[in-house]
Amino acid sequence: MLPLPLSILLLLTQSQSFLGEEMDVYSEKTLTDPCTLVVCAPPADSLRGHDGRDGKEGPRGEKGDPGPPGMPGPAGREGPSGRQGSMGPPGTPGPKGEPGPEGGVGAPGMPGSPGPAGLKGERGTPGPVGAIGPQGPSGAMGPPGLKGDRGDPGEKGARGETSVPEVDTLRQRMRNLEGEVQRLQNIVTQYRKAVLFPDGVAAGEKIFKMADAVKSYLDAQQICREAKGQLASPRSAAENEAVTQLVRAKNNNAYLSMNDISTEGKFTYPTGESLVYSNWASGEPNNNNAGQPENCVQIYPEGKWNDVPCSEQLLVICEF
Ligand code: GN1
Ligand code: CA
Ligand code: CA
Repeated sequence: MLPLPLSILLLLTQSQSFLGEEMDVYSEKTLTDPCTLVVCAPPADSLRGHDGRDGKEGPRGEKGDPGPPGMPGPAGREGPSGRQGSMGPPGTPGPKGEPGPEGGVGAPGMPGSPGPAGLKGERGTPGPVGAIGPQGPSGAMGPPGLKGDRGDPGEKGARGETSVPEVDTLRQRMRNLEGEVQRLQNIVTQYRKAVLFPDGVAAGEKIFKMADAVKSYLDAQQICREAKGQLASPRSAAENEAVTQLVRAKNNNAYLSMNDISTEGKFTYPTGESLVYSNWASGEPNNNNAGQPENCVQIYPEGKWNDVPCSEQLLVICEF
């Protein structure tokens, strides 16, 4: 709004016609309501009055509707650190790691425990007789031995035997040895069965085995020697029968160990010992083969003996 002096000046100078027209209109209207916003139309032929003062400020309007939400403001400054939270749940296991480096050589192990006691050795030969020395002092009494077996009842009225510690100790040692003997017998039985299979026969403590070869006497001797045995040397009917079993099974003749190479007509074992047993076929030994000497011995499948040239190719049976 213009200040009052300017408003007056404006009204007076700018538009005489405009104001005149307006005033005319207003004057017509002011017959019933002569005052309006700007000026009261003066009655015709009257002097223009002063403009009125501005009215008082109107009453405060009603509170407007809330405006639309404003744009988010800029981010505030970082607040202080919060308290440490509680521990979370365990995480999932990680991937398997790479194999570690190869370890170095470990420290040497502890020495092993001693092995079981060995078998008792053979009794040594008696030493030379020494001079009788002076009698030594009596030794301290040993600990009491195990309680002995109950003794046999004594005769009526006789006094029973008392237990002697040394005897009890010997009894216990004997029981131990009996057990050991039994164990060794079982082992021998086991080995015997294995050795005799196949082509083996036992006679007493002697074992005959067929070498499954056909050789001259010297070659046959060599085979048995290399096996730590010797050619079959039956020294009894039982041993001869054992050898016969093997020969019969092959249905061929076999060498025996004896010969009369050293002295014609005098058969001996290879050691030179004279025969302790023989089973010559009828008419043998005759040292008769087309002019060749017959200085070796063969055994037929029926068990009889015959002297033959040592060049004959015969079965080889060794004895152990
Ligand atoms: C004869 O029969 P035969 O072949 O088994 C001979 C033996 C000789 C042998 C020589 C009864 O035995 O004395 O050593 O030939 N038997 C008889 O090969 O004369
Ligand atoms: Ca001869
Ligand atoms: Ca002969």
